[in-house]
Amino acid sequence: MDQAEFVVVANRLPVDRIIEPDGSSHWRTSPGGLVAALEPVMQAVDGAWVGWPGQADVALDPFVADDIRLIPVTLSEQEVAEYYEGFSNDTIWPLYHDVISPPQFHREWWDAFTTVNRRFAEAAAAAVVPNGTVWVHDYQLQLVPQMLRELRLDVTIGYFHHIPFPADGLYAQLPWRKQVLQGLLGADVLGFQRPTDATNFLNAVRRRLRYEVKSSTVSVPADEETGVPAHAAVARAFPISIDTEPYRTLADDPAIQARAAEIRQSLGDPTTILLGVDRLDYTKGIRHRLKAYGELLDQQRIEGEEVTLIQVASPSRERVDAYVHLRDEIELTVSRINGDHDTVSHSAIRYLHQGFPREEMAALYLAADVMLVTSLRDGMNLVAKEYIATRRDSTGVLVLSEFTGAADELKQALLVNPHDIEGLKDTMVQAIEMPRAEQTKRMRALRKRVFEHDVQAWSHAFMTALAAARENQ
Ligand code: GDG
Repeated sequence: MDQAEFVVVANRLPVDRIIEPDGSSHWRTSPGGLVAALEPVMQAVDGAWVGWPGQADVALDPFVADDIRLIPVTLSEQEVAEYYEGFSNDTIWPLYHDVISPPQFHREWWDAFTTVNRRFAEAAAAAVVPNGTVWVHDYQLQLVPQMLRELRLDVTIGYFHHIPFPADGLYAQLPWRKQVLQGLLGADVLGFQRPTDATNFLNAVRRRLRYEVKSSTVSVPADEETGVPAHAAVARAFPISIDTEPYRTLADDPAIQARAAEIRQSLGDPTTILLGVDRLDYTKGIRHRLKAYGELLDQQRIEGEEVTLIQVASPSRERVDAYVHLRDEIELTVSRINGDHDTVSHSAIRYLHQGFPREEMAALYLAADVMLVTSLRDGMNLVAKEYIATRRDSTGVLVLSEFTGAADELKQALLVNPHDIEGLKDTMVQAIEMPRAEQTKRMRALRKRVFEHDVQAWSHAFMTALAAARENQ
Protein backbone atom coordinates (compact mmCIF):
# COMPACT_ATOMS: atom_id res chain seq x y z
CA MET A 1 0.00 0.00 0.00
CA ASP A 2 1.26 3.54 -0.80
CA GLN A 3 2.18 5.83 2.05
CA ALA A 4 -0.52 8.32 3.04
CA GLU A 5 -0.35 12.11 3.53
CA PHE A 6 -2.49 11.84 6.62
CA VAL A 7 -2.54 8.94 9.07
CA VAL A 8 -4.88 8.41 12.00
CA VAL A 9 -3.63 6.13 14.76
CA ALA A 10 -6.20 4.81 17.21
CA ASN A 11 -6.49 1.71 19.35
CA ARG A 12 -9.31 0.35 17.22
CA LEU A 13 -9.81 0.27 13.49
CA PRO A 14 -13.22 1.73 12.66
CA VAL A 15 -14.57 -1.69 11.63
CA ASP A 16 -15.47 -5.04 13.18
CA ARG A 17 -14.96 -8.36 11.43
CA ILE A 18 -18.23 -10.27 11.38
CA ILE A 19 -17.90 -14.01 10.85
CA GLU A 20 -21.06 -15.68 9.53
CA PRO A 21 -22.09 -19.24 10.53
CA ASP A 22 -21.06 -20.47 7.05
CA GLY A 23 -17.51 -19.27 7.73
CA SER A 24 -17.61 -16.26 5.41
CA SER A 25 -16.60 -12.91 6.89
CA HIS A 26 -17.11 -9.22 6.22
CA TRP A 27 -16.32 -5.88 7.89
CA ARG A 28 -18.89 -3.72 9.63
CA THR A 29 -18.39 -0.19 10.99
CA SER A 30 -18.06 -0.46 14.77
CA PRO A 31 -19.88 1.75 17.33
CA GLY A 32 -18.22 4.07 19.87
CA GLY A 33 -17.45 7.72 20.45
CA LEU A 34 -14.17 7.87 18.57
CA VAL A 35 -15.42 6.08 15.49
CA ALA A 36 -18.55 8.18 15.35
CA ALA A 37 -16.36 11.28 15.52
CA LEU A 38 -13.69 10.37 12.97
CA GLU A 39 -15.58 8.49 10.29
CA PRO A 40 -16.75 11.60 8.44
CA VAL A 41 -13.31 13.21 8.73
CA MET A 42 -11.57 10.18 7.28
CA GLN A 43 -13.96 9.95 4.37
CA ALA A 44 -13.21 13.54 3.41
CA VAL A 45 -9.40 13.30 3.16
CA ASP A 46 -6.90 10.94 1.54
CA GLY A 47 -5.84 9.09 4.62
CA ALA A 48 -4.95 5.83 6.25
CA TRP A 49 -5.97 4.51 9.65
CA VAL A 50 -3.68 2.40 11.85
CA GLY A 51 -5.48 0.35 14.51
CA TRP A 52 -6.25 -2.99 16.10
CA PRO A 53 -8.98 -4.98 14.32
CA GLY A 54 -10.56 -6.00 17.63
CA GLN A 55 -9.64 -9.69 17.73
CA ALA A 56 -6.55 -11.17 19.36
CA ASP A 57 -3.90 -12.96 17.31
CA VAL A 58 -5.35 -11.86 13.97
CA ALA A 59 -2.68 -10.85 11.44
CA LEU A 60 -4.17 -9.03 8.47
CA ASP A 61 -2.75 -7.26 5.46
CA PRO A 62 -3.79 -3.64 4.93
CA PHE A 63 -7.17 -3.34 3.20
CA VAL A 64 -9.75 -0.75 2.16
CA ALA A 65 -13.22 -0.40 3.72
CA ASP A 66 -15.67 2.45 3.03
CA ASP A 67 -12.93 4.23 1.05
CA ILE A 68 -10.58 4.30 4.05
CA ARG A 69 -7.20 2.56 3.89
CA LEU A 70 -6.89 0.43 7.01
CA ILE A 71 -3.61 -0.78 8.48
CA PRO A 72 -4.21 -3.49 11.08
CA VAL A 73 -1.92 -3.90 14.11
CA THR A 74 -1.77 -7.40 15.60
CA LEU A 75 -2.21 -7.93 19.36
CA SER A 76 -1.73 -11.25 21.12
CA GLU A 77 -4.29 -12.56 23.62
CA GLN A 78 -1.93 -11.61 26.46
CA GLU A 79 -1.40 -8.11 25.06
CA VAL A 80 -5.15 -7.58 24.86
CA ALA A 81 -5.36 -8.59 28.52
CA GLU A 82 -2.39 -6.49 29.69
CA TYR A 83 -2.18 -3.46 27.39
CA TYR A 84 -5.89 -2.99 26.64
CA GLU A 85 -8.05 -4.47 29.40
CA GLY A 86 -5.28 -4.00 31.98
CA PHE A 87 -3.25 -0.81 31.63
CA SER A 88 -5.67 1.13 29.41
CA ASN A 89 -8.98 0.19 30.97
CA ASP A 90 -8.08 -0.76 34.54
CA THR A 91 -5.20 1.67 35.24
CA ILE A 92 -5.51 4.79 33.07
CA TRP A 93 -9.31 4.87 32.63
CA PRO A 94 -10.17 4.87 36.37
CA LEU A 95 -7.19 7.11 37.27
CA TYR A 96 -8.14 9.73 34.67
CA HIS A 97 -11.82 9.59 35.70
CA ASP A 98 -11.07 10.87 39.20
CA VAL A 99 -10.49 7.41 40.70
CA ILE A 100 -14.24 6.62 40.75
CA SER A 101 -13.04 3.02 40.75
CA PRO A 102 -9.58 2.23 42.19
CA PRO A 103 -6.89 2.04 39.48
CA GLN A 104 -4.79 -1.13 39.40
CA PHE A 105 -1.04 -0.66 39.01
CA HIS A 106 0.89 -3.63 37.63
CA ARG A 107 4.41 -3.44 36.23
CA GLU A 108 3.78 -6.18 33.64
CA TRP A 109 0.80 -4.20 32.32
CA TRP A 110 3.06 -1.17 31.89
CA ASP A 111 5.61 -3.30 30.02
CA ALA A 112 2.88 -4.54 27.65
CA PHE A 113 1.63 -0.94 27.21
CA THR A 114 5.13 0.16 26.19
CA THR A 115 5.59 -2.75 23.78
CA VAL A 116 2.24 -2.24 22.08
CA ASN A 117 2.63 1.55 21.85
CA ARG A 118 5.95 0.97 20.08
CA ARG A 119 4.25 -1.35 17.60
CA PHE A 120 1.65 1.32 16.79
CA ALA A 121 4.37 3.96 16.42
CA GLU A 122 6.30 1.75 14.02
CA ALA A 123 3.18 1.06 11.94
CA ALA A 124 2.45 4.80 11.75
CA ALA A 125 6.06 5.60 10.84
CA ALA A 126 5.86 3.11 7.96
CA ALA A 127 2.49 4.41 6.76
CA VAL A 128 3.15 8.15 6.42
CA VAL A 129 4.76 10.01 3.48
CA PRO A 130 7.82 12.26 4.04
CA ASN A 131 6.71 15.45 5.83
CA GLY A 132 3.24 13.98 6.29
CA THR A 133 0.87 14.34 9.25
CA VAL A 134 -0.09 11.79 11.90
CA TRP A 135 -2.99 12.21 14.28
CA VAL A 136 -2.79 9.91 17.32
CA HIS A 137 -5.91 9.26 19.37
CA ASP A 138 -6.51 8.68 22.99
CA TYR A 139 -5.28 7.28 26.24
CA GLN A 140 -4.34 3.82 24.99
CA LEU A 141 -1.59 5.38 22.85
CA GLN A 142 -0.10 8.08 25.08
CA LEU A 143 3.47 6.96 24.36
CA VAL A 144 3.09 6.92 20.57
CA PRO A 145 3.80 10.64 19.91
CA GLN A 146 7.31 10.49 21.41
CA MET A 147 8.08 7.06 19.91
CA LEU A 148 6.96 8.26 16.49
CA ARG A 149 9.01 11.47 16.75
CA GLU A 150 12.11 9.37 17.45
CA LEU A 151 11.43 7.37 14.28
CA ARG A 152 10.31 10.20 11.99
CA LEU A 153 11.58 13.72 12.75
CA ASP A 154 9.99 15.00 9.50
CA VAL A 155 6.41 14.23 10.47
CA THR A 156 3.93 16.63 12.13
CA ILE A 157 2.28 14.89 15.07
CA GLY A 158 -1.09 15.63 16.66
CA TYR A 159 -2.59 13.89 19.67
CA PHE A 160 -6.19 14.10 20.87
CA HIS A 161 -7.15 12.99 24.36
CA HIS A 162 -10.82 11.91 24.42
CA ILE A 163 -11.09 11.41 28.17
CA PRO A 164 -10.43 13.82 31.04
CA PHE A 165 -6.91 14.64 32.19
CA PRO A 166 -6.94 14.52 36.00
CA ALA A 167 -5.68 17.07 38.49
CA ASP A 168 -2.02 16.59 39.42
CA GLY A 169 -2.91 15.35 42.92
CA LEU A 170 -4.51 12.28 41.33
CA TYR A 171 -2.22 12.00 38.32
CA ALA A 172 0.72 11.83 40.74
CA GLN A 173 -0.39 8.32 41.76
CA LEU A 174 0.76 6.91 38.43
CA PRO A 175 4.09 5.13 38.95
CA TRP A 176 5.04 5.99 35.34
CA ARG A 177 3.83 9.60 35.49
CA LYS A 178 7.01 11.04 33.95
CA GLN A 179 7.21 8.57 31.09
CA VAL A 180 3.56 9.14 30.12
CA LEU A 181 4.00 12.95 30.06
CA GLN A 182 7.14 12.57 27.96
CA GLY A 183 5.31 10.19 25.63
CA LEU A 184 2.54 12.73 25.08
CA LEU A 185 4.98 15.61 24.61
CA GLY A 186 6.29 14.02 21.42
CA ALA A 187 3.30 15.70 19.76
CA ASP A 188 3.34 19.18 18.21
CA VAL A 189 -0.28 19.78 19.20
CA LEU A 190 -2.12 18.12 22.09
CA GLY A 191 -5.89 18.45 22.08
CA PHE A 192 -8.06 18.06 25.17
CA GLN A 193 -11.83 18.21 25.64
CA ARG A 194 -11.98 21.04 28.19
CA PRO A 195 -9.63 23.92 29.07
CA THR A 196 -9.39 22.33 32.55
CA ASP A 197 -7.98 19.12 31.05
CA ALA A 198 -5.30 21.10 29.18
CA THR A 199 -4.49 23.07 32.35
CA ASN A 200 -4.23 19.86 34.41
CA PHE A 201 -1.84 18.44 31.81
CA LEU A 202 0.31 21.59 31.73
CA ASN A 203 0.44 21.68 35.53
CA ALA A 204 1.59 18.05 35.60
CA VAL A 205 4.30 18.89 33.03
CA ARG A 206 5.52 21.84 35.15
CA ARG A 207 5.41 19.90 38.35
CA ARG A 208 6.72 16.51 37.24
CA LEU A 209 9.15 17.38 34.42
CA ARG A 210 9.98 20.98 35.29
CA TYR A 211 9.86 21.95 31.60
CA GLU A 212 9.23 25.58 30.75
CA VAL A 213 5.53 26.27 30.08
CA LYS A 214 4.36 29.61 28.71
CA SER A 215 0.61 29.99 28.26
CA SER A 216 -0.35 26.82 26.37
CA THR A 217 3.12 26.05 24.96
CA VAL A 218 5.64 23.64 26.46
CA SER A 219 9.34 23.95 25.54
CA VAL A 220 10.36 20.33 25.22
CA PRO A 221 14.17 20.13 25.51
CA ALA A 222 16.41 18.12 23.17
CA ASP A 223 16.97 14.49 24.12
CA GLU A 224 20.68 13.69 23.97
CA GLU A 225 20.13 9.95 24.20
CA THR A 226 17.88 9.70 21.13
CA GLY A 227 19.15 12.78 19.27
CA VAL A 228 15.65 14.27 19.03
CA PRO A 229 16.03 18.08 18.93
CA ALA A 230 14.07 20.51 21.12
CA HIS A 231 10.57 21.41 19.99
CA ALA A 232 7.46 23.29 21.13
CA ALA A 233 4.29 21.38 22.07
CA VAL A 234 0.99 23.26 22.27
CA ALA A 235 -1.72 21.92 24.62
CA ARG A 236 -5.22 23.32 24.50
CA ALA A 237 -8.92 22.49 24.37
CA PHE A 238 -10.66 21.32 21.18
CA PRO A 239 -14.09 20.13 22.40
CA ILE A 240 -15.22 17.24 20.20
CA SER A 241 -18.67 17.05 18.67
CA ILE A 242 -20.85 14.83 16.48
CA ASP A 243 -21.60 14.50 12.80
CA THR A 244 -25.00 16.20 12.97
CA GLU A 245 -26.31 15.39 9.49
CA PRO A 246 -27.12 11.68 10.04
CA TYR A 247 -29.18 12.65 13.10
CA ARG A 248 -31.00 15.41 11.27
CA THR A 249 -31.76 13.03 8.40
CA LEU A 250 -32.91 10.22 10.67
CA ALA A 251 -35.13 12.59 12.66
CA ASP A 252 -36.78 13.75 9.42
CA ASP A 253 -37.39 10.18 8.23
CA PRO A 254 -41.10 9.21 8.52
CA ALA A 255 -40.11 5.59 9.22
CA ILE A 256 -38.03 6.66 12.25
CA GLN A 257 -40.83 8.93 13.45
CA ALA A 258 -43.27 6.02 13.13
CA ARG A 259 -40.86 3.86 15.10
CA ALA A 260 -40.67 6.52 17.85
CA ALA A 261 -44.48 6.55 18.06
CA GLU A 262 -44.49 2.75 18.16
CA ILE A 263 -41.95 2.76 21.05
CA ARG A 264 -44.22 5.09 23.01
CA GLN A 265 -47.27 2.89 22.32
CA SER A 266 -45.42 -0.27 23.28
CA LEU A 267 -44.65 1.25 26.69
CA GLY A 268 -48.35 1.85 27.33
CA ASP A 269 -48.29 5.47 26.13
CA PRO A 270 -46.82 7.04 29.30
CA THR A 271 -47.01 10.82 29.71
CA THR A 272 -43.25 11.04 30.02
CA ILE A 273 -40.46 8.88 28.66
CA LEU A 274 -37.09 9.34 30.34
CA LEU A 275 -34.06 7.97 28.51
CA GLY A 276 -30.52 7.01 29.44
CA VAL A 277 -28.03 5.78 26.81
CA ASP A 278 -24.60 4.76 28.02
CA ARG A 279 -21.90 2.20 27.67
CA LEU A 280 -22.27 0.18 30.86
CA ASP A 281 -19.47 2.07 32.65
CA TYR A 282 -19.00 3.25 36.26
CA THR A 283 -18.17 6.74 35.02
CA LYS A 284 -21.66 7.25 33.59
CA GLY A 285 -23.50 7.59 36.93
CA ILE A 286 -26.16 5.01 36.02
CA ARG A 287 -26.53 3.95 39.68
CA HIS A 288 -27.05 7.55 40.83
CA ARG A 289 -29.71 8.01 38.15
CA LEU A 290 -31.51 4.80 39.18
CA LYS A 291 -31.35 5.74 42.85
CA ALA A 292 -32.93 9.13 42.19
CA TYR A 293 -35.62 7.63 39.94
CA GLY A 294 -36.41 4.83 42.42
CA GLU A 295 -36.81 7.35 45.27
CA LEU A 296 -39.09 9.56 43.18
CA LEU A 297 -41.33 6.54 42.60
CA ASP A 298 -41.16 5.41 46.25
CA GLN A 299 -42.12 8.89 47.42
CA GLN A 300 -44.82 9.14 44.74
CA ARG A 301 -43.34 12.40 43.51
CA ILE A 302 -43.84 10.89 40.07
CA GLU A 303 -46.77 8.68 39.12
CA GLY A 304 -45.69 5.14 38.26
CA GLU A 305 -48.01 4.61 35.32
CA GLU A 306 -47.29 7.99 33.80
CA VAL A 307 -43.52 7.68 33.56
CA THR A 308 -41.15 5.13 32.05
CA LEU A 309 -37.37 5.14 32.09
CA ILE A 310 -35.69 3.46 29.13
CA GLN A 311 -32.11 2.65 30.04
CA VAL A 312 -29.89 1.43 27.22
CA ALA A 313 -26.67 0.09 28.77
CA SER A 314 -24.54 -1.16 25.92
CA PRO A 315 -22.19 -4.00 26.88
CA SER A 316 -18.65 -2.76 27.53
CA ARG A 317 -15.31 -4.14 28.80
CA GLU A 318 -16.98 -7.29 30.04
CA ARG A 319 -13.72 -8.96 31.01
CA VAL A 320 -12.65 -6.22 33.44
CA ASP A 321 -13.69 -7.03 37.05
CA ALA A 322 -15.01 -3.56 37.90
CA TYR A 323 -17.45 -3.82 34.97
CA VAL A 324 -18.66 -7.28 36.01
CA HIS A 325 -19.50 -5.95 39.50
CA LEU A 326 -21.09 -2.80 38.10
CA ARG A 327 -23.40 -4.83 35.87
CA ASP A 328 -24.50 -7.00 38.79
CA GLU A 329 -25.20 -3.95 40.93
CA ILE A 330 -27.18 -2.14 38.23
CA GLU A 331 -29.23 -5.18 37.32
CA LEU A 332 -30.06 -5.83 40.99
CA THR A 333 -31.20 -2.21 41.36
CA VAL A 334 -33.27 -2.29 38.17
CA SER A 335 -35.08 -5.45 39.17
CA ARG A 336 -35.76 -4.12 42.68
CA ILE A 337 -37.28 -0.92 41.30
CA ASN A 338 -39.31 -2.83 38.73
CA GLY A 339 -40.41 -5.38 41.34
CA ASP A 340 -41.67 -2.58 43.59
CA HIS A 341 -43.33 -0.45 40.94
CA ASP A 342 -44.31 -2.45 37.87
CA THR A 343 -47.90 -3.38 37.13
CA VAL A 344 -48.90 -6.19 34.82
CA SER A 345 -49.18 -3.71 31.96
CA HIS A 346 -46.48 -1.15 32.83
CA SER A 347 -42.78 -1.23 33.55
CA ALA A 348 -40.97 1.44 35.59
CA ILE A 349 -37.70 0.76 33.80
CA ARG A 350 -37.19 -0.80 30.40
CA TYR A 351 -33.59 -1.96 30.80
CA LEU A 352 -31.73 -2.97 27.64
CA HIS A 353 -28.24 -4.46 27.98
CA GLN A 354 -27.73 -4.42 24.22
CA GLY A 355 -26.28 -2.38 21.42
CA PHE A 356 -28.71 -1.01 18.83
CA PRO A 357 -28.40 0.24 15.27
CA ARG A 358 -28.21 3.99 14.87
CA GLU A 359 -31.77 4.08 13.44
CA GLU A 360 -33.16 2.62 16.66
CA MET A 361 -31.06 5.06 18.73
CA ALA A 362 -32.54 7.96 16.74
CA ALA A 363 -36.07 6.63 17.30
CA LEU A 364 -35.35 6.42 21.05
CA TYR A 365 -34.02 10.01 21.10
CA LEU A 366 -37.17 11.13 19.25
CA ALA A 367 -39.43 9.24 21.64
CA ALA A 368 -37.74 10.58 24.80
CA ASP A 369 -39.21 13.62 26.55
CA VAL A 370 -36.26 13.81 28.94
CA MET A 371 -32.68 12.69 28.34
CA LEU A 372 -30.67 11.83 31.46
CA VAL A 373 -26.87 12.22 31.31
CA THR A 374 -25.59 11.84 34.87
CA SER A 375 -21.91 10.99 34.39
CA LEU A 376 -19.65 11.30 37.44
CA ARG A 377 -16.87 12.23 35.02
CA ASP A 378 -16.98 12.21 31.20
CA GLY A 379 -14.52 13.69 28.68
CA MET A 380 -17.32 15.10 26.54
CA ASN A 381 -20.44 12.87 26.25
CA LEU A 382 -21.63 12.63 22.67
CA VAL A 383 -24.99 11.13 23.62
CA ALA A 384 -26.09 14.54 24.95
CA LYS A 385 -25.27 16.13 21.60
CA GLU A 386 -26.95 13.34 19.62
CA TYR A 387 -30.17 13.84 21.59
CA ILE A 388 -30.12 17.55 20.81
CA ALA A 389 -29.39 17.00 17.10
CA THR A 390 -32.37 14.64 16.86
CA ARG A 391 -34.96 16.97 18.50
CA ARG A 392 -36.26 18.38 15.25
CA ASP A 393 -39.28 20.12 16.83
CA SER A 394 -37.11 21.70 19.55
CA THR A 395 -38.97 20.01 22.40
CA GLY A 396 -37.42 17.73 25.01
CA VAL A 397 -35.28 18.39 28.06
CA LEU A 398 -31.63 17.48 28.59
CA VAL A 399 -30.57 16.80 32.17
CA LEU A 400 -26.79 17.03 32.06
CA SER A 401 -24.11 16.35 34.64
CA GLU A 402 -21.76 19.23 35.44
CA PHE A 403 -18.93 16.70 35.28
CA THR A 404 -19.12 16.20 31.52
CA GLY A 405 -17.12 18.15 28.96
CA ALA A 406 -20.47 18.83 27.28
CA ALA A 407 -21.58 20.91 30.28
CA ASP A 408 -18.98 23.54 29.36
CA GLU A 409 -20.88 24.17 26.12
CA LEU A 410 -24.50 23.15 26.70
CA LYS A 411 -25.46 25.81 29.22
CA GLN A 412 -29.21 25.68 28.46
CA ALA A 413 -29.44 22.08 29.64
CA LEU A 414 -30.57 21.45 33.23
CA LEU A 415 -27.16 21.04 34.84
CA VAL A 416 -26.91 18.68 37.81
CA ASN A 417 -24.44 17.34 40.34
CA PRO A 418 -25.23 13.61 40.18
CA HIS A 419 -23.74 13.04 43.65
CA ASP A 420 -26.49 15.24 45.09
CA ILE A 421 -29.37 12.78 44.92
CA GLU A 422 -31.95 15.29 46.26
CA GLY A 423 -30.81 17.86 43.70
CA LEU A 424 -30.94 15.24 40.95
CA LYS A 425 -34.48 14.27 41.97
CA ASP A 426 -35.62 17.90 41.97
CA THR A 427 -34.07 18.43 38.54
CA MET A 428 -35.72 15.30 37.14
CA VAL A 429 -39.09 16.55 38.37
CA GLN A 430 -38.36 19.99 36.91
CA ALA A 431 -37.55 18.33 33.57
CA ILE A 432 -40.72 16.22 33.59
CA GLU A 433 -42.85 19.27 34.40
CA MET A 434 -41.11 21.82 32.18
CA PRO A 435 -43.63 23.85 30.11
CA ARG A 436 -43.30 23.43 26.38
CA ALA A 437 -42.38 27.06 25.79
CA GLU A 438 -39.38 26.80 28.09
CA GLN A 439 -38.34 23.48 26.52
CA THR A 440 -38.37 25.11 23.10
CA LYS A 441 -36.45 28.16 24.23
CA ARG A 442 -33.70 26.03 25.72
CA MET A 443 -33.61 23.40 22.97
CA ARG A 444 -33.36 26.02 20.20
CA ALA A 445 -30.24 27.47 21.82
CA LEU A 446 -28.78 24.00 22.35
CA ARG A 447 -29.44 23.04 18.73
CA LYS A 448 -27.77 26.21 17.49
CA ARG A 449 -24.66 25.37 19.48
CA VAL A 450 -24.48 21.71 18.38
CA PHE A 451 -25.13 22.41 14.69
CA GLU A 452 -22.55 25.22 14.64
CA HIS A 453 -19.92 23.23 16.50
CA ASP A 454 -20.15 19.87 14.78
CA VAL A 455 -17.43 17.28 14.32
CA GLN A 456 -16.30 18.87 11.06
CA ALA A 457 -15.69 22.15 12.91
CA TRP A 458 -13.78 20.22 15.57
CA SER A 459 -11.46 18.41 13.17
CA HIS A 460 -10.98 21.59 11.12
CA ALA A 461 -9.90 23.50 14.24
CA PHE A 462 -7.47 20.75 15.22
CA MET A 463 -6.00 20.41 11.72
CA THR A 464 -5.59 24.20 11.52
CA ALA A 465 -3.63 24.17 14.78
CA LEU A 466 -1.47 21.32 13.44
CA ALA A 467 -0.77 23.24 10.23
CA ALA A 468 0.22 26.29 12.28
CA ALA A 469 2.55 24.13 14.38
CA ARG A 470 4.17 22.85 11.20
CA GLU A 471 4.74 26.44 10.01
CA ASN A 472 6.37 27.34 13.33
CA GLN A 473 8.75 24.41 13.45
C1 GDG B 1 -15.40 8.56 24.93
C2 GDG B 1 -15.39 9.50 26.14
C3 GDG B 1 -16.18 11.34 24.66
C4 GDG B 1 -23.68 3.81 22.65
N1 GDG B 1 -24.50 2.73 22.68
C5 GDG B 1 -24.85 2.49 21.41
C6 GDG B 1 -24.26 3.46 20.59
N2 GDG B 1 -23.55 4.25 21.37
C7 GDG B 1 -22.79 5.40 20.88
C8 GDG B 1 -23.46 6.70 21.24
C9 GDG B 1 -22.30 7.66 21.16
C10 GDG B 1 -21.13 6.79 21.59
O1 GDG B 1 -21.51 5.43 21.44
C11 GDG B 1 -20.78 7.00 23.04
O2 GDG B 1 -20.06 8.21 23.13
P1 GDG B 1 -19.95 9.02 24.48
O3 GDG B 1 -19.27 10.29 24.17
O4 GDG B 1 -21.31 9.22 25.06
O5 GDG B 1 -19.12 8.11 25.50
P2 GDG B 1 -17.79 7.14 25.40
O6 GDG B 1 -18.07 5.90 24.67
O7 GDG B 1 -17.39 6.95 26.83
O8 GDG B 1 -16.68 8.00 24.60
C12 GDG B 1 -16.45 10.57 25.96
C13 GDG B 1 -16.01 10.38 23.50
O9 GDG B 1 -15.03 9.37 23.78
C14 GDG B 1 -15.61 11.12 22.22
O10 GDG B 1 -14.46 11.88 22.42
O11 GDG B 1 -17.31 12.15 24.40
O12 GDG B 1 -16.43 11.46 27.06
O13 GDG B 1 -15.64 8.77 27.35
O14 GDG B 1 -22.05 8.06 19.85
O15 GDG B 1 -24.51 6.97 20.36
N3 GDG B 1 -24.45 3.52 19.26
C15 GDG B 1 -25.24 2.57 18.70
N4 GDG B 1 -25.83 1.60 19.43
C16 GDG B 1 -25.67 1.53 20.78
O16 GDG B 1 -26.25 0.65 21.43
N5 GDG B 1 -25.45 2.60 17.38
